[in-house]
Amino acid sequence: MTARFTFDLTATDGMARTGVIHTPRGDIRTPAFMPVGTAATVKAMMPESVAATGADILLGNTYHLMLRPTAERIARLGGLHRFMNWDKPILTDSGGFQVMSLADLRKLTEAGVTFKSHIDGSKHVLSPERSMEIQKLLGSDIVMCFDECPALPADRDRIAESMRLSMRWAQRSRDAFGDRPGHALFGIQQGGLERDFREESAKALTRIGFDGYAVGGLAVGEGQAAMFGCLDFATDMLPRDKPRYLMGVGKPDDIVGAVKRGIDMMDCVLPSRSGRTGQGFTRHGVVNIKNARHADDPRPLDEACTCPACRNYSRAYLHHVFRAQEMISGMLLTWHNLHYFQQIMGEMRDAIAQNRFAAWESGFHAMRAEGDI
Ligand code: PRF
Ligand code: ZN
Repeated sequence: MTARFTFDLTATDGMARTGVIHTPRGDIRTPAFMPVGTAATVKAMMPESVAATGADILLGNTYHLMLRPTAERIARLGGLHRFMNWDKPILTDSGGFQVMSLADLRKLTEAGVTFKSHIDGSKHVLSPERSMEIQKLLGSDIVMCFDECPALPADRDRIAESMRLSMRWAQRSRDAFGDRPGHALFGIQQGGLERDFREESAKALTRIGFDGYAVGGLAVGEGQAAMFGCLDFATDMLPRDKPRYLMGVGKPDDIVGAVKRGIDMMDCVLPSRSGRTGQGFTRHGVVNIKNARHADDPRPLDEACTCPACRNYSRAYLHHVFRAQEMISGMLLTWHNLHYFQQIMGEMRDAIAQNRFAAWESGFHAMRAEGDI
């Protein structure tokens, strides 16, 4: 076990990279997909099952956990890893983004944000200092800076003002985080789709100095083409010797496009959330299991998949339990989806290591059908 947090870049192929993040709680193979465990659980999954899909790290949320069951309670119970029975690394988001999308009656000032809980209407405050304190109480391995992010489209003045506030908050996050060997603090680049603001943000963050750098403020309504256009310049502005994390992305083709543009880590609720609404991601595209076409189909969701849902159950069974609203429906589809996302990550890591990422990417796109399959 190493006591330090380090990143080894082992191979590159074009802009795509593969490597390993070493942490005291274990290695994270990159490019890495992080399942979302918002409320101290990846919904519908036992932690050992999440690990069995190939996940090296989970994402947790400051916003949800501070409201319920509170960071102080989790700390008293031995920290988030022990609380949720996950001993591998955990990255926690800092809360600002979730306040802006989920909380009621938000008020944003230089100091931070005050808001009302979406659960019970109680009043709370988050600031860079309080977010660092909460993430420390949780025992997070990778702590995210406290930031703010406007929904797109937004005008340039609003984007600049918000980005500069996030950069002042990044400095305050750095100061409050202090020196915690074995734990990492990541900065978050903002600046919308504007090249000059992304550059200004990247410079501000690298001047402060972080263990990793996230690209924030994307996948907020701009569409895939615009997001890729921004990643084409934004990723390369961040230090090459540190992990780069694209926050809240995405669909399989978003993930592949992000890796192609130099991203090392991603997280998204998509595989778990859509598993609970009856959608299965496969190499051929999305299967809507509620569709009546599957009612008599003895084949698995994906013939080539080795997950328990595909090895042991038919589309007909998955269709039935979805229609009957049985809990195993969400469990099996979530397991399959997380397995599929991790499968893609593993294939990309191998392709990059063997310098055949472009060929792998062509194969990935060629296999995908339009619409329901
Ligand atoms: N900042 C933080 N969390 C985030 C984002 C961000 O910009 C996004 C944007 N896609 C998702 N999650 N702190
Ligand atoms: Zn499967």
